[in-house]
Amino acid sequence: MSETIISADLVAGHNAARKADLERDYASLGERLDRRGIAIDAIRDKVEKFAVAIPSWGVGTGGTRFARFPGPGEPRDIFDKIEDCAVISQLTQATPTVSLHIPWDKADPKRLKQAASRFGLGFDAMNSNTFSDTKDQKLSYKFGSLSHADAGTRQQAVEHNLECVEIGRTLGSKALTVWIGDGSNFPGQVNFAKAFERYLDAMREIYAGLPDDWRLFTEHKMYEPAFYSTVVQDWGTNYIIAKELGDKAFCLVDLGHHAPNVNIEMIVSRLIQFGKLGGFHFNDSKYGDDDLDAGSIDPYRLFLVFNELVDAEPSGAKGFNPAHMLDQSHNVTDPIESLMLSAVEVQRAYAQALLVDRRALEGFQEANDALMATQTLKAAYRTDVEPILAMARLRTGGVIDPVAAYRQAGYRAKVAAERPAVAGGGGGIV
Ligand SMILES: [Mn+2]
Repeated sequence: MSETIISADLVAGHNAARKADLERDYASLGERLDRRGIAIDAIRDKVEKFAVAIPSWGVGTGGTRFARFPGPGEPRDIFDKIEDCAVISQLTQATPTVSLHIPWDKADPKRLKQAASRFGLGFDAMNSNTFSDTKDQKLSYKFGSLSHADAGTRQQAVEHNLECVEIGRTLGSKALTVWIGDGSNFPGQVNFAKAFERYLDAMREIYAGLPDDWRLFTEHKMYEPAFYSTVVQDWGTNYIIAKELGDKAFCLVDLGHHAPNVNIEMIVSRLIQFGKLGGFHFNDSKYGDDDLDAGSIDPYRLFLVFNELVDAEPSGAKGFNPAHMLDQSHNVTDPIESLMLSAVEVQRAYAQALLVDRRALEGFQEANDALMATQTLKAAYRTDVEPILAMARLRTGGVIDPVAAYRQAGYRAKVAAERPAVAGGGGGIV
């Protein structure tokens, strides 16, 4: 039996005060879904099994390139981060794994494993970092890493990625996610073809060092830190990479890494169709890579992404096993609260997508009935599935209202007293 941080008494009291109302809401929704031929318990069972990973860097306060305003009780190291992740997992029962970023989270792997399993947590994909320099690093990544003009710098970046795989093996991780900031700020600064060829060669070395049961996720992003050209800038380039590398290579879609108004759900469909969808970094955005909380700006888009995922489930599409992870930067909220609500938003989009009448939708598509086809999606999206999500949490040991229980527990004040304040003023997203 794993340890819990929020007391069992508090959880029991919180749920007891809300259980009767929830049961009534659940029964009422169940009756309405029944009229549509949907069994509410079957949806709830699927929601209970749904999981999304927490990024270790998400539990610290983020920032912009202008400033960072730290919050109270920020985690000081990876062991504090694991405790914060344990709180999120305990209250939501939706986030059983943590995704590490090396070297930020570097520590003795055996200790890391112990710290996580104490709370019943596992490890999701490992993330390498060749977009910033560390203190005692030999060669700088200022002008790139895996695509750098200098062979020594590329080799250093390759070795770092292989080290991430090595650490991940001890932790029980099964995937490596590679995102690089390589690119250029001026026309002419970089030869596009040569840079991409160097990148592919470096990635082939990393791929060769991957254990048989691992997957390699490459993540595209249109711009930033490079503002003129980026080596892995879009899903097309990402698909080429996955095809060039082999069967263990897949594309990772970060919702914030596209131009505004790009049809992301259609990208998702294309990658599924050709067996190369690796997974997601969920977040939301209004203008660029804003890293806002999942579902906070455009929840309909999140639903439409899940509509594609649910649509692909029964078809048994080749290699279809997408990894779900949050990737957000919390500048003005308590990161634990944001991550709990974001995990719930991702679950909500999944539950709503499960309600789509797919037979009816197909019929309207065949008949070119655009209006009824889109209304079929809207009918699912308009359904308030909160009782399903809350019931799933209650049944699996979580709480009916995660933010209310978290505030009631006073966790932030408690850790603020234990963890000395981190000096503010430094820029940069962490
Ligand atoms: Mn990301």
